[in-house]
Amino acid sequence: MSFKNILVDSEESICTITINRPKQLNALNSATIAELSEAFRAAEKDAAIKVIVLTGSGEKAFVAGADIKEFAHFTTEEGKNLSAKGHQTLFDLVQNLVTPVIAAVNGFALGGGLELAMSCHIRVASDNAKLGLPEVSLGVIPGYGGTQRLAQLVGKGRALELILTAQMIGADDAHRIGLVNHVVSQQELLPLANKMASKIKRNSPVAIASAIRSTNAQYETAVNGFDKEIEEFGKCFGTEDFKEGTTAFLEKRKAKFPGK
Ligand code: DAK
Repeated sequence: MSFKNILVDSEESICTITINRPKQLNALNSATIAELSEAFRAAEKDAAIKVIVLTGSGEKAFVAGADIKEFAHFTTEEGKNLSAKGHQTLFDLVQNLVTPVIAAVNGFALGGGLELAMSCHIRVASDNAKLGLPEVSLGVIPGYGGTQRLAQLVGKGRALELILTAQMIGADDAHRIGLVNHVVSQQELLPLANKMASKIKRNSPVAIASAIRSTNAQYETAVNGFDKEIEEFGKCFGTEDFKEGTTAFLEKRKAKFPGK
């Protein structure tokens, strides 16, 4: 696979996807969204990949938003259609991947950029990161899941404050309200994401997939998250990973999960 706007590098079961438009602060144009979608799908299909790390190129930005040049002239219909398509192609896709995705937020994460980070399963940030949903300052609202995922992560009151003021917050405030899990220096950011990925990759891929589906279920309408958890929990007992995990514990050895 060759890409123009992203870099993909896999090492020791960890796939790092880097959005690579540093001159535009990694703004998401439709070509980049399409490439990201393809790279995420390919990584999920690859059984050798256990964790994905997503970051931005350069020292300034994770992603400074959707590419304003591209959406400035959209009509109502185009906006609606592209929002629905974007949800499917990238943002819901990432949220529902069964390979865990860690967003390493290394600078500005604004608008569509923060929405992308929020679609990931875990977020860590560098201390220069600035996060926000400035859409209402451009006369639109967050269109890639931001009104839903921000409220889920930080609560409705804080989400509405951020959305309605269009204000950016720094990494420490983002940490305080639970928008990112950890804050470190820029040099320490990818090592931290990789360390977390290494811990995750030791665990059962089947149980991890189940845990993601189960946790996500709370946020799906028409699905009771507790029922989903019961169903997914039961399914674990029929897997080879469960057999291996429990056997290894009883035999006092490290588990070697077959991923089935
Ligand atoms: N789009 C396009 N170009 C961008 C960009 C963006 N979002 N953000 C930055 N750039 C470009 C700048 O235009 C500049 O390009 P040149 O002038 O050098 O050619 C270059 O990146 C460097 O930016 P600055 O010179 O502005 O850098 P500063 O350090 O001075 O400022 C900044 C950094 C992040 C504060 C500033 O660049 C900025 O305010 N950027 C815009 C932030 C923003 O408002 N982002 C958009 C949020 S709204 C949709 C669904 C969702 C969305 C849209 C449509 N549909 C379904 C249709 C989502 C919308 C959003 O994301």
